[in-house]
Amino acid sequence: MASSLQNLSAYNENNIPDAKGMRFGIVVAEWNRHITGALYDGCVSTLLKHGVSEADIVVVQVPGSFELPAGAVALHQKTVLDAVICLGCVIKGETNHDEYINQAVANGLTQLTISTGKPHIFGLLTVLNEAQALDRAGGKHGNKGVEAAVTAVRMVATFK
Ligand code: RBF
Repeated sequence: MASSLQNLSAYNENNIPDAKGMRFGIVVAEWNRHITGALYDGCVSTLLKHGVSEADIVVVQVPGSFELPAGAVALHQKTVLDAVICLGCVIKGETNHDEYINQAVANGLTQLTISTGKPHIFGLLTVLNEAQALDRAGGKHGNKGVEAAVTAVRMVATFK
Protein backbone atom coordinates (compact mmCIF):
# COMPACT_ATOMS: atom_id res chain seq x y z
CA MET A 1 0.00 0.00 0.00
CA ALA A 2 1.35 3.41 -0.98
CA SER A 3 0.71 5.03 2.40
CA SER A 4 2.07 2.09 4.38
CA LEU A 5 3.92 3.41 7.45
CA GLN A 6 4.28 6.88 5.96
CA ASN A 7 3.53 9.98 7.93
CA LEU A 8 1.81 11.89 5.17
CA SER A 9 1.68 15.07 7.25
CA ALA A 10 5.44 15.59 7.03
CA TYR A 11 6.03 18.55 4.74
CA ASN A 12 8.63 21.22 4.10
CA GLU A 13 7.45 24.17 6.18
CA ASN A 14 9.64 26.54 4.17
CA ASN A 15 7.64 25.84 1.00
CA ILE A 16 4.34 27.05 2.47
CA PRO A 17 3.26 30.62 1.66
CA ASP A 18 3.01 33.14 4.51
CA ALA A 19 -0.60 32.96 5.69
CA LYS A 20 -0.65 36.29 7.54
CA GLY A 21 -3.90 38.12 6.79
CA MET A 22 -5.68 35.07 5.38
CA ARG A 23 -9.13 34.36 6.89
CA PHE A 24 -10.29 30.79 7.41
CA GLY A 25 -13.50 29.10 8.45
CA ILE A 26 -13.33 25.69 10.07
CA VAL A 27 -16.35 23.37 10.23
CA VAL A 28 -15.98 20.45 12.65
CA ALA A 29 -18.32 17.47 12.90
CA GLU A 30 -19.23 16.25 16.38
CA TRP A 31 -19.60 12.58 15.41
CA ASN A 32 -16.45 10.69 16.48
CA ARG A 33 -15.36 13.80 18.34
CA HIS A 34 -12.26 12.14 19.81
CA ILE A 35 -11.01 11.95 16.22
CA THR A 36 -12.35 15.24 14.88
CA GLY A 37 -11.00 17.08 17.93
CA ALA A 38 -7.50 15.86 17.09
CA LEU A 39 -7.98 16.91 13.45
CA TYR A 40 -9.11 20.33 14.66
CA ASP A 41 -6.10 20.76 16.98
CA GLY A 42 -3.69 19.84 14.17
CA CYS A 43 -5.47 22.16 11.77
CA VAL A 44 -5.52 25.23 14.04
CA SER A 45 -1.94 24.83 15.26
CA THR A 46 -0.76 24.58 11.65
CA LEU A 47 -2.65 27.72 10.59
CA LEU A 48 -1.20 29.65 13.54
CA LYS A 49 2.29 28.34 12.80
CA HIS A 50 2.10 29.77 9.28
CA GLY A 51 1.04 33.24 10.38
CA VAL A 52 -2.76 33.18 10.60
CA SER A 53 -4.03 35.25 13.52
CA GLU A 54 -6.55 33.72 15.94
CA ALA A 55 -8.98 36.52 15.07
CA ASP A 56 -8.95 35.33 11.46
CA ILE A 57 -10.18 31.82 12.30
CA VAL A 58 -13.94 31.32 12.62
CA VAL A 59 -15.22 27.96 13.83
CA VAL A 60 -18.59 26.23 13.76
CA GLN A 61 -19.51 22.76 14.98
CA VAL A 62 -22.08 20.65 13.16
CA PRO A 63 -23.74 17.42 14.35
CA GLY A 64 -22.29 15.05 11.74
CA SER A 65 -20.17 15.04 8.60
CA PHE A 66 -23.23 15.17 6.36
CA GLU A 67 -23.77 18.71 7.73
CA LEU A 68 -20.25 19.93 6.81
CA PRO A 69 -21.33 21.71 3.58
CA ALA A 70 -24.25 23.38 5.41
CA GLY A 71 -21.84 24.52 8.12
CA ALA A 72 -19.68 26.12 5.44
CA VAL A 73 -22.71 27.96 4.04
CA ALA A 74 -23.54 29.21 7.55
CA LEU A 75 -20.02 30.60 7.96
CA HIS A 76 -20.18 32.39 4.61
CA GLN A 77 -23.44 34.04 5.73
CA LYS A 78 -21.74 35.36 8.87
CA THR A 79 -18.43 36.70 7.57
CA VAL A 80 -16.03 37.03 4.64
CA LEU A 81 -13.58 34.14 4.41
CA ASP A 82 -10.76 33.15 2.04
CA ALA A 83 -11.35 29.41 2.50
CA VAL A 84 -13.30 26.92 4.57
CA ILE A 85 -11.74 23.75 6.02
CA CYS A 86 -14.19 20.94 6.77
CA LEU A 87 -13.20 18.26 9.29
CA GLY A 88 -15.06 15.04 9.95
CA CYS A 89 -14.70 11.31 10.39
CA VAL A 90 -17.02 8.74 8.86
CA ILE A 91 -16.38 5.17 9.97
CA LYS A 92 -17.74 2.34 7.86
CA GLY A 93 -20.36 0.25 9.65
CA GLU A 94 -22.74 -2.54 8.74
CA THR A 95 -24.70 -0.43 6.26
CA ASN A 96 -23.83 1.83 3.32
CA HIS A 97 -24.36 5.08 5.23
CA ASP A 98 -20.69 5.97 4.85
CA GLU A 99 -20.87 5.96 1.05
CA TYR A 100 -23.86 8.32 1.00
CA ILE A 101 -22.36 10.70 3.56
CA ASN A 102 -18.87 10.77 2.01
CA GLN A 103 -20.21 11.30 -1.50
CA ALA A 104 -22.56 14.03 -0.34
CA VAL A 105 -19.73 15.87 1.42
CA ALA A 106 -17.42 15.54 -1.58
CA ASN A 107 -20.12 16.81 -3.94
CA GLY A 108 -21.21 19.58 -1.58
CA LEU A 109 -17.71 20.94 -1.05
CA THR A 110 -16.94 20.76 -4.77
CA GLN A 111 -20.11 22.71 -5.58
CA LEU A 112 -19.34 25.30 -2.90
CA THR A 113 -15.82 25.79 -4.22
CA ILE A 114 -17.16 26.39 -7.72
CA SER A 115 -20.10 28.59 -6.71
CA THR A 116 -18.18 30.78 -4.24
CA GLY A 117 -14.79 30.79 -5.98
CA LYS A 118 -13.21 29.97 -2.61
CA PRO A 119 -11.48 26.72 -1.66
CA HIS A 120 -13.46 24.28 0.51
CA ILE A 121 -11.04 21.75 1.88
CA PHE A 122 -12.03 18.08 2.24
CA GLY A 123 -10.71 17.14 5.68
CA LEU A 124 -12.95 14.12 6.00
CA LEU A 125 -11.57 10.77 7.13
CA THR A 126 -13.39 8.02 5.21
CA VAL A 127 -12.12 5.01 7.10
CA LEU A 128 -12.98 1.35 7.57
CA ASN A 129 -12.49 1.33 11.34
CA GLU A 130 -11.47 3.42 14.34
CA ALA A 131 -7.84 2.27 14.22
CA GLN A 132 -7.46 3.73 10.72
CA ALA A 133 -8.96 6.98 11.99
CA LEU A 134 -6.57 7.18 14.96
CA ASP A 135 -3.63 6.51 12.61
CA ARG A 136 -4.64 9.62 10.62
CA ALA A 137 -5.54 11.88 13.54
CA GLY A 138 -2.10 12.19 15.12
CA GLY A 139 -0.98 8.57 14.75
CA LYS A 140 1.42 6.78 12.44
CA HIS A 141 -0.02 8.33 9.29
CA GLY A 142 0.18 11.87 10.65
CA ASN A 143 -2.72 14.22 11.12
CA LYS A 144 -5.06 14.98 8.23
CA GLY A 145 -6.04 18.19 10.01
CA VAL A 146 -2.48 19.43 9.49
CA GLU A 147 -2.66 18.47 5.82
CA ALA A 148 -6.03 20.20 5.42
CA ALA A 149 -4.56 23.42 6.85
CA VAL A 150 -1.52 23.30 4.57
CA THR A 151 -3.77 22.66 1.57
CA ALA A 152 -5.99 25.58 2.55
CA VAL A 153 -3.07 28.02 2.86
CA ARG A 154 -1.62 26.89 -0.47
CA MET A 155 -4.97 27.20 -2.23
CA VAL A 156 -5.71 30.66 -0.83
CA ALA A 157 -2.28 31.76 -2.06
CA THR A 158 -3.15 30.30 -5.47
CA PHE A 159 -6.38 32.32 -5.62
CA LYS A 160 -4.75 35.60 -4.52
N1 RBF B 1 -21.58 11.22 10.94
C1 RBF B 1 -20.24 11.22 11.00
O1 RBF B 1 -19.64 12.29 10.98
N2 RBF B 1 -19.53 10.06 11.10
C2 RBF B 1 -20.13 8.83 11.09
O2 RBF B 1 -19.44 7.81 11.17
C3 RBF B 1 -21.56 8.80 11.01
N3 RBF B 1 -22.20 7.61 10.98
C4 RBF B 1 -23.55 7.62 10.81
C5 RBF B 1 -24.25 6.38 10.67
C6 RBF B 1 -25.60 6.39 10.45
C7 RBF B 1 -26.30 5.05 10.27
C8 RBF B 1 -26.31 7.60 10.35
C9 RBF B 1 -27.81 7.62 10.07
C10 RBF B 1 -25.66 8.79 10.52
C11 RBF B 1 -24.28 8.83 10.74
N4 RBF B 1 -23.61 10.04 10.87
C12 RBF B 1 -22.25 10.04 10.95
C13 RBF B 1 -24.35 11.30 11.02
C14 RBF B 1 -24.56 12.05 9.70
O3 RBF B 1 -23.35 12.67 9.26
C15 RBF B 1 -25.63 13.15 9.92
O4 RBF B 1 -25.24 13.97 11.00
C16 RBF B 1 -27.02 12.59 10.19
O5 RBF B 1 -27.37 11.63 9.25
C17 RBF B 1 -28.08 13.72 10.20
O6 RBF B 1 -28.13 14.36 8.94
